Amino acid sequence: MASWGTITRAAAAAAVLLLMLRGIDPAASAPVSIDPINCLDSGLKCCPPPSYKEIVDFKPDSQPTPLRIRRPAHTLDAEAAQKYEKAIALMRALPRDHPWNFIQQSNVHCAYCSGGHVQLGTKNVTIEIHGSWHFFTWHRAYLYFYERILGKLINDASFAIPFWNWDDLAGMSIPTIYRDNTSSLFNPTRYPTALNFTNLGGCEGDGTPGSLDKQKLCNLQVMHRQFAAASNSTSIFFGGALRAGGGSFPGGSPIENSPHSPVHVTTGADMSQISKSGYDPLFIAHHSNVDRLWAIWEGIPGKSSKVIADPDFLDASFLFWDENLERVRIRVRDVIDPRKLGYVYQDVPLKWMDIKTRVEDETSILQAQDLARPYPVGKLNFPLRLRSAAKVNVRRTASRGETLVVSDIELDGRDYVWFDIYVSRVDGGGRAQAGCFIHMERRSDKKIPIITKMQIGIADVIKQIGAAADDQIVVTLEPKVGGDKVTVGGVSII
Ligand SMILES: [Cu+2]
Repeated sequence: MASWGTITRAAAAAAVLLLMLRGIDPAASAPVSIDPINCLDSGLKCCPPPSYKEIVDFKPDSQPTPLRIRRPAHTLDAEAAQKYEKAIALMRALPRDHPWNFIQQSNVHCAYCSGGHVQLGTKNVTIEIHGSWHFFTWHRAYLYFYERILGKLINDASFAIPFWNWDDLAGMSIPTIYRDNTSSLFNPTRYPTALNFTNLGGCEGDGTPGSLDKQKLCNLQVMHRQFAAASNSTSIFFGGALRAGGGSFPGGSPIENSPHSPVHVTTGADMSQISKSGYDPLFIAHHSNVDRLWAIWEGIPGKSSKVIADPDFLDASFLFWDENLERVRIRVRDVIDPRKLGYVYQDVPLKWMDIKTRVEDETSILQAQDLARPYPVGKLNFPLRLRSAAKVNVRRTASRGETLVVSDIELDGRDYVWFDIYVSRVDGGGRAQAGCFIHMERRSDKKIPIITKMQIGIADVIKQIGAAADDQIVVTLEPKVGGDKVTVGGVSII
């Protein structure tokens, strides 16, 4: 039998040859792949136990298997809930070093964040599956294997993980099945506020009946806004390109920033830390819903392709333990179609799809911030530390561009940072939120230097504020958490 080293070198040589045949300089451009052995601890202790088991390439099921139907967690019947609870209990009961053990499986996510798995062909460049075009794809692959392992543990080939339907009015709190403190689905670090309400981004309130209705409406508006910000462009939807050996965080999808991150940071202590979030079984249901949003987006009719054709995207690969205890290399091109992976999401009405973006009256906000118009174009001193709200007039290009770019966002990856982005007209009127930037806390024993950017589609908000024909708009960056820990290099519209 060939050793892992022979296989790895042969696979790497084949990948280089393939790139050369395509006319791509392999030194300049290659898809990300994972070193099967090297994983750096970085103080997180989430690297898997070393394994020299031969790696096999992913193959979809050769025999037809029952389609797994992922359903909203708050609608599971007693039988389905019991199955799920039992599967997680069995996962928790496995020996600590078993690849299917609950902590081992949780740590898979942690090891794919900054400071864990090393990229193949490098000594110490680690992979980070957040803040780039691999956010949706890696999590889809992770859930795929996780679901099959659970199904195997309870001997049910049709077992499907539930999704946390936080984008529906009935699903905007921690689902009942996760609340029993004797259940395998419980996690003791959740915040009491999350039992009433799941905040998708900036929808604070005291959770009383009157306020709760407003908060839920706000959530629907957040959903609409973030989907609109992401949906007009494939590259905006997925996020920035991460190629082999590339630095982390080239830019996260608007959907990753919100609703994904606010759900993490407002649910509980474990959920709010990237390295520990997998310790809460809610993580799986949360990311199942994020994955569902990708599937919904793909289903929206449109002229442009919904897949990035770049081979560095499609041929990127990740390693997982599967339900047969094989170590499998799965490529991004294998996870594009959920049906080919044997699962679908139950159809649920999307109330947020047609709701209107909220336009706020800006007069009172301006008075509160003691800011006067007109704002000089580009007069802000970039790079700018976001200690307080910053406003800048931004020119649109001759084609009246509709992509807003916040560039050179610089921070220490260990810090939790959140700022909101608003647009308004130069000559007054209301303002509308275009999006937000949220970076979740990471644990590391050393600084994680990050320079990233944010791209958001603003066609929808431009229309809402009545600025379709304007040559300039006002952009406001409003810090919410950790503004003094982040600098912004510039704001432009392309
Ligand atoms: Cu997440």
